[in-house]
Amino acid sequence: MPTVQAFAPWQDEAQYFLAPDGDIEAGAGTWILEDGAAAIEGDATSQVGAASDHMSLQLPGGSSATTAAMCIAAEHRTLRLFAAGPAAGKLFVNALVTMRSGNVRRIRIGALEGTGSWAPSPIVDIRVNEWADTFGGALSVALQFVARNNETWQIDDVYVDPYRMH
Ligand SMILES: [Ca+2]
Repeated sequence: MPTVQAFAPWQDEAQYFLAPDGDIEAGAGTWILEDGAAAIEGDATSQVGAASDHMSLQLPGGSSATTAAMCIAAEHRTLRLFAAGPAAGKLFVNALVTMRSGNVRRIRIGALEGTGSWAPSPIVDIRVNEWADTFGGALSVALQFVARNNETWQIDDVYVDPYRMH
C-alpha cells in the first residue's frame, strides 16, 4: 500500500496509508453512514491529498461514520485524521474488531477535541493492533467516528501509520 508523509507540515514525519476512502473522494460509498452522516462538498482546509480533493464527511449530532474493515497487524499502531468540531466538543473514535466468533467488538480508542476549525487530530493509538498476533497475525478492524448529540463535526483524510517506531 502506498504511504505518504501526510502530516509532515505538523512535524510528524511518519509514513501513513489512507484508510479505505479515507479522503472521501470516492463519495464514502464504502463507509457505513448512520443517523445523518453524509459526504459533503468541501475538503479539509489543509488539503493534504490532491489539490483537486473536494469532499469530506459531515457528522451531525448523534451520527456515526464507519470505514470499511481493514486488515490490521501488530505494526499498525496509530491513526490520524483531520477533524473540525465545535470548541469543547468531542468526537469519539472506536475500533470495531471482528472477533473469531464473527461478533464485532467495539473498543473506544480516542476522543478528539474540537477547536472550532479544521485541525490535524492528535496521533491516536489503535491499541487493538496488539491483539493481532493472537489472531494469526492480523485482524479485521473498522474505524468508527461518533459525534455527540448537538455537535456537528466534519472529518477528512483518515490515515493509518503502518511503521511507527516507539
Ligand atoms: Ca477529502
